[in-house]
Amino acid sequence: MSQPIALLSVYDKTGLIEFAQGLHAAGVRLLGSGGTAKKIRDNGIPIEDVSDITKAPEMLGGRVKTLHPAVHGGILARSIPSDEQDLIANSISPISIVVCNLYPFTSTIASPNCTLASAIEEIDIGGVTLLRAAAKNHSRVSVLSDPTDYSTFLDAWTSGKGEVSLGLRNKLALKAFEVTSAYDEAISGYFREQYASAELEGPVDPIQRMVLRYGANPHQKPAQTFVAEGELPFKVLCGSPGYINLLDALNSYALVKELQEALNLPAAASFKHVSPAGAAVGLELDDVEKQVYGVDDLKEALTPLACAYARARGADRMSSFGDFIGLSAPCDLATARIISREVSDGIIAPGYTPEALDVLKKKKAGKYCVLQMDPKYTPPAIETRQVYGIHMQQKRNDAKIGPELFSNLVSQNKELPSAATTDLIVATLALKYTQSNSVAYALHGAIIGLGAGQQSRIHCTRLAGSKADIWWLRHHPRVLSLPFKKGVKRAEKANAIDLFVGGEELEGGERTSWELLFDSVPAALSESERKEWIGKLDGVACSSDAFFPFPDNVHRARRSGVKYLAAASGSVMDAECIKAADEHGMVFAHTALRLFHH
Ligand code: 93A
Repeated sequence: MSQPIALLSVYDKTGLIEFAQGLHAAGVRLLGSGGTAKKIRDNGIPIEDVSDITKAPEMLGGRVKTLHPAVHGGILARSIPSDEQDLIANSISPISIVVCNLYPFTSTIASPNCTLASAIEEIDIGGVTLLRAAAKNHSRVSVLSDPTDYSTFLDAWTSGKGEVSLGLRNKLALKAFEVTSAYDEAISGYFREQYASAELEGPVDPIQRMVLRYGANPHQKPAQTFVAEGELPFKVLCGSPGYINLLDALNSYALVKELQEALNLPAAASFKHVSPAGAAVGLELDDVEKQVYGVDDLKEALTPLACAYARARGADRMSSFGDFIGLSAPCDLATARIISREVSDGIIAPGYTPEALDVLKKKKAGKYCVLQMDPKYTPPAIETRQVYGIHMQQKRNDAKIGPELFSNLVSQNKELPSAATTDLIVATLALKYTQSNSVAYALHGAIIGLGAGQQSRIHCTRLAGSKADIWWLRHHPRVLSLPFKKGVKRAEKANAIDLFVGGEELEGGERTSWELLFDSVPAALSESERKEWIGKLDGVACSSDAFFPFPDNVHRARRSGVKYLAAASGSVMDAECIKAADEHGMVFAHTALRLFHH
């Protein structure tokens, strides 16, 4: 058997001499690139220069050192007759061990004095090629990309008499590819920072990346959005999206797209802090609903899409203040008119009629964020994020939410009308895109109360229930006829109504400014008025993003008119929860589908 060859080319020369000494003692022939060979030779260990086998000098100031068929042929040749013949025909010796670590790109760019030119000079080409070639051919070649592996490898090599296990070679190959992948990511990240200039903010053409004003907070700069391949699936038609805008936009678009697919009706969502404040499909509004949602005075006839947004926006007007809107269908003029009167941060939709776009572009002194989503876009099956420097991957939550999800009715009452199924679909789909834990109440194709991001389920159920109560109290005849003074603004009215139905006693300046909004000061709703009115709320659907751990959730839901319940099974208290549902004559569907979202 011919003498095994190791090629050494390292920037970080930690442990190099001991390792080279060990390899030499084990009978390995050493080859090295310029500085590496010199250091080893200076320590009295025999080593040849790479240029001796390539018969080509290092050139271009070191840019070309090991990039040569004599090197890569020697690394990439398999133990098969045709490759062995190729090596003989070209007088190339097979290389068994590659020892390489790369130019320090990351620490170079971290230095405050780093220029673009000096960063580029630190992009290692030959070393990456050595690592990739050796890792590719790990069925024969061992690749050492990390000095901490030298001694383990040397022990294995000596005890195996020049052979190491495939298991060790596999691990070393994986490590080498992780090194090159992190290295390339650092380079592409740096180039993105350098070349995605601020003037590129909000271009209309589809592009691969976009600079964002800042991240979650103003001090989190730089910030950007990008796709690894192809183009971003949305265009910016107006304004300049921020980081949280995009989180809202992409989650809300996914939600409305799935709502439309599930129910064949246009859908809208009103997002705040990456959870829906409201979401709805375009069921027609009756006159009371028009008044409650503040669209009774709209000149344009309400289209189904406008109905969807009126419901989504109107459910929890406090939470929707400054929302990011998602629409499943092209935005029409009626929808744009509703939006134009509300305080909102931006919108994403698959298109805009020219009149609608004109209206939206005038919002926020021309800075309203208008995104156009490519409706044909399909997200990749695997999603990746990074937290505290650590990457995590998972299969995207592609669970389909349709009527069949609610077919396992575990309560005595098994009458689930189709309108209730629609509401369960709306509630459940909303939870799929709500920060967990979450519970949602829905009626007439719209969320009417949603509890998001609570650590305890009962808190979600209570929060959603209290929101549904407030929503319902806004329908009270005394609220509909509140004697507002002329000229009181829409937002002021919404706040005043919220305070009125919220039931807290106002004092001092807050009370005075509230009273000033009315021609005559209305008496507060009494406890019995509230109780009586809330008792009239019925037929509400309620969904939970995971099982109910205790029956208190079921009892609380009932107090806000819930008749139809959906939750995953799996709690030790399942039987107790079903018993509670039966006590109230509710219809309870076990879904077998957990929908946590973070
Ligand atoms: O400039 S390079 O990309 N061109 C090459 O052909 C090449 N081959 C190895 N840099 C190259 N290397 C790198 O040189 C290695 O990755 C290692 O970091 C460094 C070792 O250089 P020296 O042996 O001269 O100290």
